[in-house]
Amino acid sequence: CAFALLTASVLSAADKPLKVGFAQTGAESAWRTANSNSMKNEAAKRGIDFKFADGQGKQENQIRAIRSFIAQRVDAIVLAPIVETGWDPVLREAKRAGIPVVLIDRTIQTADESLYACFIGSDFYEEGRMAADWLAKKVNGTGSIVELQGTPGSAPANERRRAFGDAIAKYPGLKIIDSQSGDFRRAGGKEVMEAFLKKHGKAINIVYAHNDDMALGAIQAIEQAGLKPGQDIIIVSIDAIKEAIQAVIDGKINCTVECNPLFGPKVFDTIARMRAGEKVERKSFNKDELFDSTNASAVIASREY
Ligand code: GZL
Repeated sequence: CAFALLTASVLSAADKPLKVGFAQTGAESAWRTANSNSMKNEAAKRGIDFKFADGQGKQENQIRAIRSFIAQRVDAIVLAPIVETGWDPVLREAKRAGIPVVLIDRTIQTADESLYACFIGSDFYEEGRMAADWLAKKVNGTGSIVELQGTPGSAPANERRRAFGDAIAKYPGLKIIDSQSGDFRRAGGKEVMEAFLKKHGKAINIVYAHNDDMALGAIQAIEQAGLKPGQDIIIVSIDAIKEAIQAVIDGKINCTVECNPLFGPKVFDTIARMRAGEKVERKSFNKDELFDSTNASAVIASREY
């Protein structure tokens, strides 16, 4: 009878669906929605018991979700950390529970690299550098820039700001005259751009937006001020959501650097490899390309987000 019980328990363990908890930042942008959908759709396709927690833009909600996943004894935890710091205590709890954590999208700062298994996402520094290099050529290294920053303390905001600043340092004629966070939100981009236009008026030649949602919000403010986005004010942005690529075609955004959110398949492949005992890459970067008037029309139909 003991043998039958043992067999039953082994069989049930083998055919129980994989249980994965995902602590998402929130729903602040079209990029985020596409990222969440990629994870949800892929989990459904693979028959994974997927527990999705929307952090609603607050780190404490993500931490609470991770604690709940630990209590539910999930097989793996996926985290898109809204900010870079403050994760060690809860990641130590996951480690003590023997549950691997996969970081996606954004990185964290920690002294203990053993607190997460791997990172899958984009190279934000490279994205900021690509945007700056494209801009410098477009404006011959001269112009006054206003910067719409992403969520304060987040890896993309920190890295895109640092990279852009490093790249334009080569051009003494390119200056950031103002910089403020719009929190990656469309409304935030509009409000901050309205304030910049009031403060600086026609002194503004260029907008550098850390994501397309803020760039699209800024376009509303620029048009309401009677100016032509993409002509009176050059706009460079990051994400390459479909709406932004259409804005490139319409001549309202001059360039958007891709930050691909559709990495659900890669995340679940990585978890499967880890569970099969394979050694996975510590950091795996998605491929990102740049879209401007030379290639936007050719790609718009095939864009998935
Ligand atoms: C980038 C991601 C950023 C996007 C924004 O990987 O973290 O957060 O650029 C999103 O659109 O809100």
